[in-house]
Amino acid sequence: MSHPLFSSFRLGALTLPHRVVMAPLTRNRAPGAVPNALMAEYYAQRADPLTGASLIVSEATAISPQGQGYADVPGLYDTEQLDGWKRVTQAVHARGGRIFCQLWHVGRVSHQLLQPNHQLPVAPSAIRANTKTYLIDCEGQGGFALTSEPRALHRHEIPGIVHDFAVAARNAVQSAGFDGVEIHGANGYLLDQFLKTGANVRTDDYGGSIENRARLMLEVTRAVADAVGAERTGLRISPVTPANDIVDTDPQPLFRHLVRALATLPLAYIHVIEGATGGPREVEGRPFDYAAMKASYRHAGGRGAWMVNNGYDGAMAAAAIESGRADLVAFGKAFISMPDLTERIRRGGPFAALERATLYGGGAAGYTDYPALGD
Ligand code: 8OZ
Repeated sequence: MSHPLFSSFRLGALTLPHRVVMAPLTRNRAPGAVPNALMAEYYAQRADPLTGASLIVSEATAISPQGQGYADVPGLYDTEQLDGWKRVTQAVHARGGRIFCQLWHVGRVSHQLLQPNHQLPVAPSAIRANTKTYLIDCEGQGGFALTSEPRALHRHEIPGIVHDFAVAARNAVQSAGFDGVEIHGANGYLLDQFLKTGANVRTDDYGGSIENRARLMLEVTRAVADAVGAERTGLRISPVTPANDIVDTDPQPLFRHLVRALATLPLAYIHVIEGATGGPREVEGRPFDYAAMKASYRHAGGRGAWMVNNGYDGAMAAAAIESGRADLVAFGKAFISMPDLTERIRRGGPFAALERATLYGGGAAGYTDYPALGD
């Protein structure tokens, strides 16, 4: 296939047959935080690279009980969870697919009811996010609830967070069989909270200057790369998303510093959410030059793949690959309603609509019952 979107790509030790990646998607179908057979079926449906994703990035997965912020999202910190994920990765590999695990600590985007011993969620600073999390009551009814007021992490607790990311990465690859990991540095969760002025008013060496605010994300990335290999490590960032009430007063120099520092590591990829996560590609009052950020990374010697995301269709994705603006394009919602998205892009359609009511929580309906062409 000569079409640029369908050309192969070398990603670390993997050879991807094309450029269509499945983005991480929270679906809240892991009761008890344990991945199950239904999840294995869902990922397997999207795993054959001939029709589906060349690489799947798993839904965000908590690295520790403290990193949990939503009901029925999976974890990666006990053996039952690792065994559950092993069944998922085996199902994906049986279809010839590849899957990275997205490593997640929600920070302040949590609720006391989801925290160990109902403690306060942790954050860089004690500033509540004006956002909602998702809880499920004792009758199994899901609903959104305001996040709890967080407490600021003590300086001495920070090495433990870095350690938790590294342990989770090692467990993901060595025990659960993932092909690699993606660090969740986006969407207003813990690492993004440390980066940005709206959530971080610390006065120690993790707050204040750009260097200090980027410190935790860089330490986590180095620790994870040490644990599983930089070629198995990706990082997801979202420079201007307003998701989960996050904001930075001056993101362009912040992200220039970040990507220059990342360039010293031979990472698998940098995954960039352009604009508002799951929403408009331009955010009012928050201009951002993505090409300049990418150029800073390349000029500093960064060789990782450049993965882009947010609102792409087949034509936009092909243009991004053809122009060299991106190496890989991640599709989120389109992969929910179309397990064979790649085949449909190749054929020019038909495209299936998404059912919003079944996005979060529930069972097979709106999860594993979207048909592929010819089903
Ligand atoms: C939607 C609902 C809950 C969590 C993200 C992990 O935005 C999420 C998420 C998305 O990165």
